[in-house]
Amino acid sequence: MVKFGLELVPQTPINKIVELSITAEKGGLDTVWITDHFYNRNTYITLTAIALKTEKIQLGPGVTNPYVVNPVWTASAIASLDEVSGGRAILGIGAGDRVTLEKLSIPQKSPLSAMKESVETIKKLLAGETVTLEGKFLKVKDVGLAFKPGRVVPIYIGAQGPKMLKLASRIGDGILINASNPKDFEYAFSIIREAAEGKLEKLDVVAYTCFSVAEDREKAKKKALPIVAFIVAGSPEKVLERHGIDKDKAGKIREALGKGDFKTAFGNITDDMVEAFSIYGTPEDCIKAIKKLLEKGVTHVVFGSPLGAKKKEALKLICEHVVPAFK
Ligand code: F42
Repeated sequence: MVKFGLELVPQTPINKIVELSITAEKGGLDTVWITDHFYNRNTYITLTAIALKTEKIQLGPGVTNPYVVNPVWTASAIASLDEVSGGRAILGIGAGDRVTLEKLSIPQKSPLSAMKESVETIKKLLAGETVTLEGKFLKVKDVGLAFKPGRVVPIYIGAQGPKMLKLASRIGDGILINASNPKDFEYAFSIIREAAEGKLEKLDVVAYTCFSVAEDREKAKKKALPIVAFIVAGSPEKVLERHGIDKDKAGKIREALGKGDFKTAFGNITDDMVEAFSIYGTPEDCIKAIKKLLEKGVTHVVFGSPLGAKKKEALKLICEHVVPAFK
């Protein structure tokens, strides 16, 4: 059966995030993912607060990265979260948001090696092994955890590019794909099907969507615009081409966002862009859009920012109308 999750950004105060997570758990959602950027509230502190107030929902960073946070540190953190949550931790890890890394003067060098070496090391540490590695990215000597982790938690890899999708299919338990449109999943599955080599049915393929639901379709759409603007600005040319979006128009939006001119940036968002990069509308519109993703092979849908005009009300619509349509 399809799984459903919630993405929360800890720009929101932790007590509100905990409240939303409790509502998500009561509403039958399976997972909650906390984004990781150094300028927001700390991901693991937020996750611990959620763990202490919930009982069933699985939870984890969505996603952390090995450039800012050493993978050995991540192994200890996720094992601790697993302990405090009674075995509910899931680890989302990706190569990191390039713009954020640039602010810290951290080059995103060899992301494929960084991800491979990090995931393999984390798995070994969680299995109680001692690791020595002279890798391209990670160099560790006789490193092990001084406590016994409960288990090797499921590892989900953030991936959009062809090589990262291939790697994630081979070494991940799941793949978090930052996309909302069936065309992107058709593309992703053309790679995943071949790369997963017999383990496709075990792989949890997650649509990490830009989602906006409201009783009023236009209100939902309006709320999605700022997020769509950032997605357009950050999308590689190939992705823009896939959706028939003019790269000069995308360039204008990128330039305006770079200058902090949000009026121009949001004003240049076209209907095509909103359709390409978000799921929005009434609960019925959203149910139809989710069905199209499931037809492509998606096994897990994460409701991501903005959720809707008002987060609490949007989550209510998700739990009472959207999710029940699939259970
Ligand atoms: N990033 C964050 O920092 N914080 C978050 O909270 C966050 C959430 C999130 C949720 C879902 C999701 O899918 C992604 C999320 N991200 C978040 C972004 C994530 O951290 C990664 O940036 C993203 O998933 C990686 O995207 P990607 O698959 O496009 O990979 C990049 C690195 C890429 O360029 N991939 C290329 C590809 O084809 O897949 C490969 C690049 C390549 O070949 N590199 C060479 C190599 O050896 O690695 C050499 C490059 C060199 O010059 O070193």
